Amino acid sequence: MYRLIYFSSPGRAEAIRIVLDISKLSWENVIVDFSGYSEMRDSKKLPWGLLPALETPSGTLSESCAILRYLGDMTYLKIDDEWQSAKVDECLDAISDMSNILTETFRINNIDEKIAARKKLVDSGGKLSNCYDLFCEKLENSKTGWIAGTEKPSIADIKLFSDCFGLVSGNYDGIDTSLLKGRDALLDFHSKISVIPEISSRYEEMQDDPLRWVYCQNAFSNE
Ligand SMILES: N[C@@H](CCC(=O)N[C@@H](CS)C(=O)NCC(=O)O)C(=O)O
Repeated sequence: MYRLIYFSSPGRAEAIRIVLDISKLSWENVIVDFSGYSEMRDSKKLPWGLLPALETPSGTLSESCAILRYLGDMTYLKIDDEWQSAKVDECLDAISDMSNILTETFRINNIDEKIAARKKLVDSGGKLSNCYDLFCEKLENSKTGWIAGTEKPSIADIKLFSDCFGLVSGNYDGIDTSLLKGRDALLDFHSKISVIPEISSRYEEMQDDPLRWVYCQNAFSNE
């Protein structure tokens, strides 16, 4: 039995949840609040003191990208070619860097300042806007439509799906779906990946979920 421990939000765990579904492993989605997390951290149960963490028969694994690689290798998402696999890692790290840009705004307490800082990131020329442009460019240049140019989807595609669309759910003040406007390559990518059976069935009842509606098929059909 595998146990994924994280907060209730998609955050750094949602891509892992999708890969766990794809893996067909038997797993438990363990949701903790901040006090549950603090208890685990203080009792040294977390390898690096942070979540997500995956309890496995071999021990506890931390770091979201390491967990994705470990689980992805047990599924059809595994890429055997070494070069292609390195390009998948490259994409994973680049997508993580994109998500970390937003993390920098979490420490701003004043809501107006927080929104202003985020607006700057998503406005044309802003750091997040540039990342989204780059993702579109990569998708447009990919012969297969998968972000790392692999023949089949990889864990990098699952992370792109979870992080890029997770950002525009409305959960983050100052950021909304306008970040996708005109970025047709990303919208096409959404249509392509959201029909993967394990993804469509995971989200099929979540159209009204404030955080996860972005992962439903046709979520952006009006964009
Ligand atoms: N590089 C780590 C970052 C993990 C991380 O920052 N986790 C956050 C939640 S998204 C956390 O545990 N925060 C608790 C805290 O800092 O008190 C990963 O990708 O797993």
